Amino acid sequence: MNIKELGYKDTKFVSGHRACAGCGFPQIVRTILNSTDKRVVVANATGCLEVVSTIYPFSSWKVPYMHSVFGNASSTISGIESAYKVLKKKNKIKNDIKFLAIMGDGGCSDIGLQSLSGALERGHECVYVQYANGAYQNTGVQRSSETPLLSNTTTTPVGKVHRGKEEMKKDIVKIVAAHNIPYIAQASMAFPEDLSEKAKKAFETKGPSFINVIQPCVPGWKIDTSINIKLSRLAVETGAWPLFEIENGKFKLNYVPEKLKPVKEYLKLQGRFKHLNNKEIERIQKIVNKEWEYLKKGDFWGAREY
Ligand SMILES: Cc1ncc(C[n+]2csc(CCOP(=O)(O)OP(=O)(O)O)c2C)c(N)n1
Ligand code: SF4
Ligand SMILES: [Mg+2]
Repeated sequence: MNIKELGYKDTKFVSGHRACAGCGFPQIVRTILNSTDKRVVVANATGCLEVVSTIYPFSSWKVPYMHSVFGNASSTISGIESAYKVLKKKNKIKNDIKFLAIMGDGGCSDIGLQSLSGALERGHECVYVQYANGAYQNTGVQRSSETPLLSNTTTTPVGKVHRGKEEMKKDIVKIVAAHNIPYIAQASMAFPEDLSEKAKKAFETKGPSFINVIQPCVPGWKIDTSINIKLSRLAVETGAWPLFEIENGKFKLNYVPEKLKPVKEYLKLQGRFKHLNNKEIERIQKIVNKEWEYLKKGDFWGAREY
């Protein structure tokens, strides 16, 4: 679907929610939901998206929606999908229905990981989406396993001794890929047609699919409200967030510029990295370069620089 079609389509996630000005996820949710003409049922883990979009008695969701607890959006959606399969078999449901679990990085890669892993292994025909804003934003920017190296968060504060989060980001996509599911993608809202194409493929996949979408967060990343898309683009152009797909085990990079931009261009716009010195920026650059070297060769499983 091209950007004009996406823009004009009736949206299934409407305005009136209380996301911060400049938050990245409203467009992500709209794009994903608009990428299929089929009916969609959504399970959403506790987190910012759920909190801002379902303030009783209002809702931004124009599709059947279930708020799961923090850790079990994947079990919730897989249970709904199982019930649907039974009802379909008994001819009690005629429509073709799609199933989406959408979770923050805490609800997906941390507390939701076993629920996701179990659902992936059981092979339910559901789409699982992580909107990756790199911390527990809803509760006040606590670090998650998906928080990037050296980020300043409220639980990894920068001071005389510590320089932000000292651990590497968990590689959730590799963990998901180890479940050998038929479709996996990494995407960014700065490339809406690419995200939409990936969502469409995911909804049509016979079996589980997973999409990891980068999502800038205004207070968490300490950024200006106007630069969500700019950052979503710079993340890709610097190689910090490569766009790729893994279809039936086959890896493909979707965006390969002649030359990556320096990662500093991406970091310097974010207050969470403002304490970094040249040596630390160089360390992050080396990690990005090494990973990119492998990905460019098509070697998804290749080693990384630690
Ligand atoms: C079992 C449990 N522990 C803690 C919480 C409090 N809590 C609610 S949302 C949240 C963080 C969510 O982080 P993430 O999944 O990354 O979503 P985000 O808020 O960043 O969108 C936490 C810790 C909870 N609701 N349930
Ligand atoms: S705190 Fe971050 S993730 Fe939550 S609504 Fe605001 S910008 Fe979005
Ligand atoms: Mg988060």
